[in-house]
Formats: sequence, C-alpha cells, structure tokens
Amino acid sequence: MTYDLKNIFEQFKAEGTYLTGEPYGSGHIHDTFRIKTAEADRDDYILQRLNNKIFKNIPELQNNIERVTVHLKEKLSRITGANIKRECLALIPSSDGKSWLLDNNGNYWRLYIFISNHRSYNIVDSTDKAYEGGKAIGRFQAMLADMPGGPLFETIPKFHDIENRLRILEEKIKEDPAGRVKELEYEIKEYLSRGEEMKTILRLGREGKIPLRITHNDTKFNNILLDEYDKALCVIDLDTVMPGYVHYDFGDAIRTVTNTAAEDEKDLSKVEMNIDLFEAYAKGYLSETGKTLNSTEIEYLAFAPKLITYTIGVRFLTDYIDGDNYFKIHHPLHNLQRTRAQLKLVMSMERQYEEMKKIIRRLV
Ligand code: ADP
Ligand code: GN1
Ligand code: MG
Repeated sequence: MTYDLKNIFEQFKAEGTYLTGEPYGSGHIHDTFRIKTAEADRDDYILQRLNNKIFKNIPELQNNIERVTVHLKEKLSRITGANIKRECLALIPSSDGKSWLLDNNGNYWRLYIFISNHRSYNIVDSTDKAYEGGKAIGRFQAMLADMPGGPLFETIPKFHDIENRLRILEEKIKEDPAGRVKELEYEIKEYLSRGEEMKTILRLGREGKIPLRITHNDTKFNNILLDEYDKALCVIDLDTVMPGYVHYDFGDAIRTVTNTAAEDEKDLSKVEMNIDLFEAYAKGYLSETGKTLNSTEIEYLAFAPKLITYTIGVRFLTDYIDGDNYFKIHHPLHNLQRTRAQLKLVMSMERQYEEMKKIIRRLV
C-alpha cells in the first residue's frame, strides 16, 4: 500500500518542508514512516498510520498519550539540563488542532518529532545497555506515579490478562480457522500445560497484594531509545500506557533484554536467557523504583519474565492459528517461529528461575 505522505504531513502544523518519507523501524503494529525535512535546522518527524483494527478508539488512545506526554514534560521541565524534545515524545497537532488526523480513506495518522541521534536495539549485547534500559523504565514508572486526572483509558482491554489470552487461544484451537492446529500438537501442549502457574499475578492482584499502577505494557527494548553514548534517552510507543502491574513492564523488558537471539530466531539453539543481562536490568530498574514497590511486588519480579514471555508466546501462537491477523509478518511461518522462540526462552528462564530470585533478593 502506498500513501501520499507529503499530503498527509502537510496537514499537520509541523515546521519544515517535506523532503522524503520512508518506512522506518521494526514495530509490529502501526505503519511508521520517517519524514525528513529539507531544512538542516528543522526537526525530522515520525508519521504513523495507526492500526485502528487493534486500537478501536483512536480519540481515547490519543487522549491518553496527550495526558502522559504533558505530565512527563512537566516533570522534565523541573530537571536541570533535561532535553525535553529528546527525552519525551512530542505530538504535533493537525491543522484542526487535534493530535490525530482522519484522511478521506478512513486512515488515522499522527505525527511526532523524530528523536534525533538516538540508538535503538532489537538485541542487547552489554550489561551497560541493559542497566540503562532498567533505569529508563524505572524512571518512566516513577514519573507517572502521580499523574492527575483519574485512570487512563484501557486502549486494549485485558491486554496482559493471561486468563483472557488463554480463553482466546482455546477458542481459536477449537475453531481452527486456518487449518493449522494439526501441525501444532507440541506447541499447544507445552503452552497449555503452563497455564495455571501463569495466573499467579492475576491472583495476587485479586487478593489485593499487588496494586494496579500506571504501566507502559510494551517495554520491549526497541521501545526504549538510547542516546549517542548508549545512555537512556526516551521511552516511546505509548499506545498501551494504562493501568497494569509492574510485573508486566519488568517481564517484557527482561524478555527482550536478556534474549541472546532475536524474538523470531529460527535456530532455537541460539535462544537463551542471559543472566548477567537480567542482573544489570534489574539493578537499573530497582535503583529507580525499589523504594516504591511493596514486598510482594518485589518477591514476584523474578516470576514476571516467565509470565510475559509466555503471554507473548501465547499471542503469537493464537495469531498463527488464526491465520496471521494481528502481528505484522514478513513470511508465512513468522508467527510460528516467534511462538517457538518464545517457548524456548520460557524454558531457559525456568532453568534459571532460582538464580533470578537470588539476584533480586541480593539487589533490594
Ligand atoms: P509500533 O507500535 O508499530 O511498534 P512504534 O510507536 O514503536 O510503533 O514505532 C515504531 C518504531 O519507530 C520504533 O521502534 C522506533 O524505532 C521508531 N520511532 C517511533 N517514534 C519515534 C520517534 N519519536 N523518534 C524516533 N524514532 C521513533
Ligand atoms: C507489539 O508495537 P510493538 O511492535 O512495539 C505488541 C506487543 C508485543 C510485541 C512483540 C499493541 O509491540 O504487545 O509484545 O509486538 N503491541 C501490541 O514483539 O500488541
Ligand atoms: Mg514499538
């Protein structure tokens, strides 16, 4: 699909003249383009065609992001030396003053300032980067803890609710819409056999032992931008910022930070969890949040990576069974490869679970 990016861009109140627009990044949800401007002293931009099959209420989604970014900017403005334009996403209004645009073909668009000179990684190769990632997410959670205005809108209901995800998986297995279930006996058995254990965090929530806080809910490492010196710069992809348990953010970050291979690695012998990267991330994270977490939240941090890696694996498996309607895929077996790689990573985390628990105990 091609779009008239110049025309769309010109309907936003951006500074600078459109020069080029090219696909950008490796997100699985929206269509993302980098817009370069002709003037050297003007910002570049990120233009996104929003996935409104997944995010069904774009005005509420955008209202969340407006609230979050206004609050973060206010916090940053009180920190000497903070660079607000690079440390926080900045939405550019469209010509009618809204933070999104609906074009004549029913597509929703939004525009952000491009965060200059950032670095983004799909795989983490050093404990320094892992530590910086932990600091970034910890600081993000801490800065949002006192955001006024009541709870954020739930942009995707029951997003990390594993009971909900397992219910959908079981429905799709019965329905078998793409005729793929017969090839998946091993994967289905391995995923379903872990279901009960994975309900632990929901149970602790229901028992009132862990609170809902404002969480990001999509803390994979490429949603954390680092600066040119590989220091934490900005947390992006704010579409799922909403009420959640801290375990969701800790778990998803560990899923991506500690994996020695890509999320969709085909050669499963390469997929392992690296415990040194776990320790470095946890250290950075706890340095920012340790004092605010309650003892149950801390006790279950080591469990979180298993839960979220499992949850994302369940979602890849469900999407594969469903015929690939949710995540962007680049080849027909992509969701299957992702399903298998996440399962391998869960197994690696299971083997190192006691070690993870020891590290958390040592760090607090
Ligand atoms: P998705 O939900 O599809 O993952 P994201 O909002 O994460 O979409 O954007 C996709 C990618 O675009 C990011 O991983 C990042 O590389 C890049 N990106 C997004 N926003 C910005 C920004 N403001 N500045 C620079 N790069 C960005
Ligand atoms: C999607 O948007 P992106 O690509 O950062 C997904 C996450 C998954 C991730 C797996 C809204 O994240 O939940 O963990 O893919 N986002 C949404 O890579 O579903
Ligand atoms: Mg993303």
